[in-house]
Amino acid sequence: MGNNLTRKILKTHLVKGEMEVGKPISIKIDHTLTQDATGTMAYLEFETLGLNRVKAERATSYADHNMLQADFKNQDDHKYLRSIAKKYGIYYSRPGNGICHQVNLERFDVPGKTLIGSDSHTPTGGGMGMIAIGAGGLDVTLAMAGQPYSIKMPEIVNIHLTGKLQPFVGAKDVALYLLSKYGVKGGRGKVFEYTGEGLKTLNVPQRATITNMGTEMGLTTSIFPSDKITLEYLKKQGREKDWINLGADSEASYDETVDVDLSKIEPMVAKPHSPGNIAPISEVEGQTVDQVIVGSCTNSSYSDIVTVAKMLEGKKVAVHISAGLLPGSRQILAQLSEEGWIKSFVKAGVRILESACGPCIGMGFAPGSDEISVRTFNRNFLGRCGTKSASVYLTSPEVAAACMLTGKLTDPRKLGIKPFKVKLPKKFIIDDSMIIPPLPIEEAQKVKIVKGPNIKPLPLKDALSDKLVGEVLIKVGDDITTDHIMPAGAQILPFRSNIPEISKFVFRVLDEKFYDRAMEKKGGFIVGGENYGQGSSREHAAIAPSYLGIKAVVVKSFSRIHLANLINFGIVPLEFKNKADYDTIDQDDGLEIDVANLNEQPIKMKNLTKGKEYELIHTLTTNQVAILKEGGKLQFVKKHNKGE
Ligand code: MIC
Ligand code: SF4
Repeated sequence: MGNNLTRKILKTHLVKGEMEVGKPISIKIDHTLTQDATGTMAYLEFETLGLNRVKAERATSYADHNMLQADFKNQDDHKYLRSIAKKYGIYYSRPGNGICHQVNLERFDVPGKTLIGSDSHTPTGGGMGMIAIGAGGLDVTLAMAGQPYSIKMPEIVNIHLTGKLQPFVGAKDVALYLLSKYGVKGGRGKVFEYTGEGLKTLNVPQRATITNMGTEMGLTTSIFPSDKITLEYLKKQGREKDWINLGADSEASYDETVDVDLSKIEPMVAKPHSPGNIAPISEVEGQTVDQVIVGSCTNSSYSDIVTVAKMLEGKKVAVHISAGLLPGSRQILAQLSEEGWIKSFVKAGVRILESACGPCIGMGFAPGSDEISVRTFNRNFLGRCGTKSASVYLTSPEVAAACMLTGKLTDPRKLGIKPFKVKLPKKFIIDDSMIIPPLPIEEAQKVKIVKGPNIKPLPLKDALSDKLVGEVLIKVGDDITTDHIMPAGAQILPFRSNIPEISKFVFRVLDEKFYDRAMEKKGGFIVGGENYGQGSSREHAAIAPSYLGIKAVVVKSFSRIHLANLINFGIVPLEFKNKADYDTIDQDDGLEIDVANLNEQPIKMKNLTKGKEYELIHTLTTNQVAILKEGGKLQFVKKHNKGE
């Protein structure tokens, strides 16, 4: 039996561990990526390591999330990131150059390499045939410092593609189709590796749309092979030198195989308020919409946008809607301008926004009260768009274009538009002048780091005590996202480099009193259901609760990145051995957890209010237990000079 592609890349990067499903492995990381909303914290952590340069083969830093300059804060953060990049040998992509994942795909991703990024959609790079994984900022910091990255060896699922997408069905619909099968938890502990005849019908940006949204299923990552189509794309980017021919061996073995016939996939939507809430377009057709936006790291490639432009050509957007376009990168924007497509959007009545995350992370263009918004994005969690009473539907660019025209949720196949094919340009406009390359080391060492007044040092926890005592500060249900725990948006994002301030917003969407209660009770516990912490990689969802005195989170199960972040910042992550125990605990109950011997399971927990005893379990390795004992990973690394 031959090797599959995932195993091949993991094997050549393996530093420690056995490649047996579920066992911890450490891999060498070639490339790293950070963005501004998670990057400031990651670099504050990097500064404490005392290194004079990054050790990763390539590190890139993007300014793409915190773009609203309502006052000095975001601009100060960007200046800080720019000075850090100069000092430590990092590529810095300036604001306006585009969304990190799109730019990385165009200019930096290399088949066969490993990448970790402090953004959960880093798997976008899987569209280029690399192992690209989302991680917490501190883990990316340590990878920049040359340390390996640890994951549990995933199950590798062969997504075997046949057929060809019907006209007006997009790559996004493939992702939505898979979400309809797996939901937001079904991908945990897995990698989706795409194979089959259908591959040759999907270009690199389409593949990247699919790998990008694998994150929403909880996948560790997703990957496509590096084939002739990859070579074509790299040629268009003037990067054919980066290409290697790389795929699964014939007869490769997989832990599971799933057949997907592309020609059977229908246009779909993710209904409010979860990317896992999938329905075929026929179920929601006719619903009036107020806003339609095309963009985000999922669907803002050249072909996505030209598809929309062609569908709008010679027509106007419905008079009652507000329509917006965010090209994924400056390269795409330049290409669209050059070819006249921007004019088509302007003529149709679409608002052109800058190449950035923007409304995807609640940075402007929030819907009005109770409004319905259709977006080509990847997340529609409650309140994420900036308006709690709004309902967001996630769709393909094809469906979004149809909605722009009719003002209603519409099946694009019913518009009577003649099917067409969008070809990528022969060569993209290549202009890297908005990417500042690393300085030579002698010059770099002279650079002074610039820190504005909103950039505050990272607070760290003390060593773990043997008994954790306190009250349940909040009890939450299943699939709680990091957007619930640590919301984003235009008001909150500017505090990403100021933990005391951002902590005031913890759980704000669910419970406005959480912060006051946590302060009054001097910390305590969080109790939750399945898949706690799904979604974004933001480590602020662990750092801020840690700052508020959260000692342990007790849930039915965790999502991967958030679990790692909790450990990194000294919060003990525990699971109910008997899931039904969840029902017998309430907010305000007093708990006592004995963590003196964390390596020995089960862990005992007492409910002092109800007089009950529970058994808890965990998935911590002995190393992770040692990290928790020190109060967190940064403390551990400094003491032992290693992360693993
Ligand atoms: C997101 O899409 O939720 C974000 C904003 O890109 C996050 C990172 C962040 O919170 O800064 C992610 O996906 O990890
Ligand atoms: Fe930016 Fe949205 Fe992509 Fe996150 S999901 S990186 S906020 S575009």
